[in-house]
Amino acid sequence: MGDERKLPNPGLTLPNSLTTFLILLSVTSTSSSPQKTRPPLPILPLPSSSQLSWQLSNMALFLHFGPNTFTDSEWGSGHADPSVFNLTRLNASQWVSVAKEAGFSRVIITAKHHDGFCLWPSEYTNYSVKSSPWRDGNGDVVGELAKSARDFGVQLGIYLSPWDRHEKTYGLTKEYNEYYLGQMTELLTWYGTINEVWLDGAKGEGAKDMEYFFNCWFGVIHQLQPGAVIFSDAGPDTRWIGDESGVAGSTCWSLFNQSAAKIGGTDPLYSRGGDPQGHDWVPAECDVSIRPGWFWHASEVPKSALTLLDMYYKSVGRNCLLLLNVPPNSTGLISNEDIQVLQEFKELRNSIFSNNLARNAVLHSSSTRGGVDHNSEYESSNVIQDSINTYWAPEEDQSDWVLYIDFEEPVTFNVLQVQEPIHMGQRVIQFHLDMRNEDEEWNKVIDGTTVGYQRLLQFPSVKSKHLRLVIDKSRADPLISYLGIFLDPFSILRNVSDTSSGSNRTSKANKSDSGSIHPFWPPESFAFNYFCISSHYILKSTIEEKVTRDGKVDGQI
Ligand code: FUL
Repeated sequence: MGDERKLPNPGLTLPNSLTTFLILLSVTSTSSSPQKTRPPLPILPLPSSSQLSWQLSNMALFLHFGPNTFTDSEWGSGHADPSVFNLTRLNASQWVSVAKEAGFSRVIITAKHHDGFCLWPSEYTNYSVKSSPWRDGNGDVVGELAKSARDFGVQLGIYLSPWDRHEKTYGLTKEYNEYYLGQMTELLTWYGTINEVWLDGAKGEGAKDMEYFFNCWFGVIHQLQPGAVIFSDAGPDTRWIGDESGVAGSTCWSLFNQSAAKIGGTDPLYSRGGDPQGHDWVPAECDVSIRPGWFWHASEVPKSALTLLDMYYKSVGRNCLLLLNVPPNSTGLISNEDIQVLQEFKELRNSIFSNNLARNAVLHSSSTRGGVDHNSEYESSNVIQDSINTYWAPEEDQSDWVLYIDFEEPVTFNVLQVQEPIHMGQRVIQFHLDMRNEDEEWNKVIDGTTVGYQRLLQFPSVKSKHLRLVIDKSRADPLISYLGIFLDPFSILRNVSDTSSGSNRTSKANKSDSGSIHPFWPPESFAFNYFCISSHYILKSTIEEKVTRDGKVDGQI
């Protein structure tokens, strides 16, 4: 009898040569399709899918509109006659197209502000558009906005103020909670998909005392619109950042303890920074107005595009969403000067962030999950792909976490962008960027704390061929989904608080009397950029403090 091996199937025997052939075949096929490297485990807490889509939208446009627009007030008394709400040209499509054009993918309307006037024909009160001369009392601002938002593919949010200075049941806890929930139910069932519900604990002095049944409201909102995020001082889905100037803490966690925050009485410092020990995922939203007031006033002018850019760095660039208020005027349209600033703001962002210098670099890392760098699922070059789903992951149990960025020619830059794949949890606690000088020594360019969805760090311009991003501290193995290296020729650095311990160059910067730093004013390339970078740039009208609004350059330049 020849040499026969038993195969697992009892009763079937094969000649020795065939067995050898099959073994060889199985070895070959194993090596040609290696097993996929297992993904790292996420670290809790994690965002819900609506929180993720909220965060990915980066910016939303707030629309404060109502009787206050016509009475030149901010906090209406609740007694303005509905006849003041009289306008001829309301055009919600203009609001939405302005938002979309300027790069905002969500609009949020004050369906009811503190004055209690409803921009939709609520069946629970007559203090609404129903009693106004606008469209003979048949108009519905929320309805028109919802339709335009759907037509333009823009998401919709509503602000329903709990504090109501008109409604007679306000102050009677049970009755008013019923009233509020009745109105909320109308808004969440009449207008299709609502992506965000915005409410706050604002109350003027002397407002009647009463209890809001927040948990009951939140339950109903999630029931009626499961995809909506709820904003308040304390979440549950997104939290107030703690100021109304569009500025987040330079350390900003999406981790938070909801139980430690109270709507209408939060500690702004806790909100600014979040909580590295927090059990809840409650990322922050930075609400700020393009004008001094929240409502439109004939006497006010919008902030400059450069100011908005600075806010962008300090909100979106600090792991938050920027909620920029652009109030429609008393004709029912967004004013031209606001539109111009929004356009300039968009062009500034495009001009800076469309050219990631790191795309021309060769990337490698201190280690890669799965053991190899290139061709691994978690390779370092993932960080220049525009997707949160691809990321660099280091091998487990490493003492160093470093991404190297090597250029063929030296590059000049002054902005670093870092992103984490937040669906895997927020991890990075501390990091820094180094550059290598001609003597092969590494010098720190900038350091920062927390990354989250997106971190932007500004610093005085530097030039180098070799960079490294070092993660100094992390809650778990750090994962990096994006790395950007940019040159911003427009911003004037007023303070570089992010360089708390870093840049050598910072110490060489000029300190102004106020202590703010203008490290590279004017930047070498400024004159060129200012006048020539783009024929459709109208920066002249918006460079704050340097140029007056009528286009005259004031003494400083
Ligand atoms: C605050 C309100 O009191 C302001 O009027 C404005 O609506 C702002 C966004 O929220 O709480």
